[in-house]
Amino acid sequence: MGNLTTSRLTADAPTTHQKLLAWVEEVAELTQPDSIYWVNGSEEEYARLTTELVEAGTLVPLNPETFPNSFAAFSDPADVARVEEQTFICSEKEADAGFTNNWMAPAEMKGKLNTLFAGSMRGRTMYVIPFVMGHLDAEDPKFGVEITDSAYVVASMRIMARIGTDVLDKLTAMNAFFVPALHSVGAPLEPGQKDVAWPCNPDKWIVHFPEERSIVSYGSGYGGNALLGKKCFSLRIASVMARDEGWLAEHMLILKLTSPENKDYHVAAAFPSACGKTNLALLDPTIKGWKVETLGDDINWMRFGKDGELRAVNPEAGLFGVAPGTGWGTNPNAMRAIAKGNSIFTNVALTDDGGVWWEGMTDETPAHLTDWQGNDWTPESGRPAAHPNSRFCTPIDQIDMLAEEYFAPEGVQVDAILFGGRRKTTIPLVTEARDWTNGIFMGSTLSSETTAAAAGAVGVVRRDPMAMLPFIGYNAGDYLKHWISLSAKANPEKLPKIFLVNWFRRTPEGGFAWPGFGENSRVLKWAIERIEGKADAVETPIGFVPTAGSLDTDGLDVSAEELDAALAFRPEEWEVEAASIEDWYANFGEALPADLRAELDGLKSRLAS
Ligand code: O2Y
Ligand code: MN
Repeated sequence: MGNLTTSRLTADAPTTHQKLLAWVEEVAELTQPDSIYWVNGSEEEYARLTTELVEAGTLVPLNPETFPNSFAAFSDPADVARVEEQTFICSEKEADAGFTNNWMAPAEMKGKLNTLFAGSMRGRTMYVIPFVMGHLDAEDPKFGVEITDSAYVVASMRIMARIGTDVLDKLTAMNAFFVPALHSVGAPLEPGQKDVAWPCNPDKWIVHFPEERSIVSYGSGYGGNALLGKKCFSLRIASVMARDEGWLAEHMLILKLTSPENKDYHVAAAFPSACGKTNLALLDPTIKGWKVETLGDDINWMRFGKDGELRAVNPEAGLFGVAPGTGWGTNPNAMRAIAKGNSIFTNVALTDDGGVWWEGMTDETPAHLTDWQGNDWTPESGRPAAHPNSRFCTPIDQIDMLAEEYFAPEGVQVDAILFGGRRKTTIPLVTEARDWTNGIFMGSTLSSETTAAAAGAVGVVRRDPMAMLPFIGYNAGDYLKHWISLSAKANPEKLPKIFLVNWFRRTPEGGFAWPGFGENSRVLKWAIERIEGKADAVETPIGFVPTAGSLDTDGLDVSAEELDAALAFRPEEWEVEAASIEDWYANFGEALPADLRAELDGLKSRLAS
């Protein structure tokens, strides 16, 4: 290892946690970094790292007047999204990974990774980032340690998770278990070799070992591939922990809704990637007297409280939102949070006055920009200025409408769960499930047209159970069984009601049937009124949909035809849908829970009668 010996490492390390020290030494011996740095999470450290990143050309400082303490990064054009085809769940048995995951035997994968990581940090600093997902003073804090050779990852992790000295001290004092999360961009530097702005490797591997609860990521410096506390830990590994410990790790926003009567409700909502979770989480209601506050926009850890109520916590500390489509018109709350600064933008366009821009940010398009690949750009260029999956990474506590309960380790009681897809047809604006199992059936068949958040084709319908398809860390059939089994832990009076929603249905003319954004508060209101037994619904074979008059449409600029197109249950569409669900369920084989097979049979017989 470069200029550092393992004994010096042990002497200098700010911890006595033996397993951590042994792992750090083992990784350093394998990857051969020039130096090792223990991340303390301080502001000075952040300032130093970002200065170094600016000097290296990785970050561009933004205009401090408009975007204080903020930076833009531009990735390698081949490193712009999660790489699902290179994401693996390496359980001992292939069946435990299931059909939704790529699998390789752990020993074989470790052999491959050992070869890739040998010397992979040469010429670089190896950063050790102690982090905790969720609250440090949670009853059972979930620790992780990411080792990375990317300072951009360190800076981004500082926004997205609780990191640094406090975490390491508690981890050490408790001699606690931690998830080892090893990351390398896979671009060692030979002596004298000049670095590039965005080092990465065409060979990318995002690997999870669920039994060991460990993560290894190689070759990418981008988002969820590299910030290992996010999708890798808080969803894939946490879903396995949750299965074993009786809780749920979900791809959901959490919001607090206050009625005109000043009663608080909490809603958890699962939407596939890039379907507007951040917009819903930060929604400004259009209906009088209702207020929304946010607790989270992407990940939700839920467990039952002592009274059998389901409680939700957002384990993250930041937003890693899709930039395009986030604008002063569509999401002013996100824009205000971003405008406070302290943010890192990736793959957005630059304005001539040192700001950032992306499609949908402002009504007026700037006359000139530098696009995300560094080229001059004008509205006539005929291509997007920002990458469709460009991101803003912003501390969550910069959101003005952040609910104070975000800071409570015990979380909030969930009253309603929404499963939402992006479908042009078939799925009504909102449907209430008949009961918990029927709600899980809805979640298990959730479907959406694909977007740019993941590499691959855009616009293809894919089933996405609970919006967790890329994130379930074990067999998807067992995951659905786990959801079903959890109702046994609940107080039936306190079990959340489940709703299926679709903001994206089209009219026969092809336009959106529902305006979405702030108007979605009307759907939230209907859901709450159903919980309170105050709103009417029609029972259909697929569940309860609003009667014409039960959805608050006061002041809503939507025609009767559009409303009908949004709400209609159309049996002929559901004949096709049921057949498609049958095909989807065939993938699960023996692992499909019998309760869900019974739900599908029930749906088919209701459609037939
Ligand atoms: O992780 C990425 O790099 C892009 S995808 C993403 C980022 C933040 C939140 N959610 C997602 C997602 O794909 O669901
Ligand atoms: Mn997400």
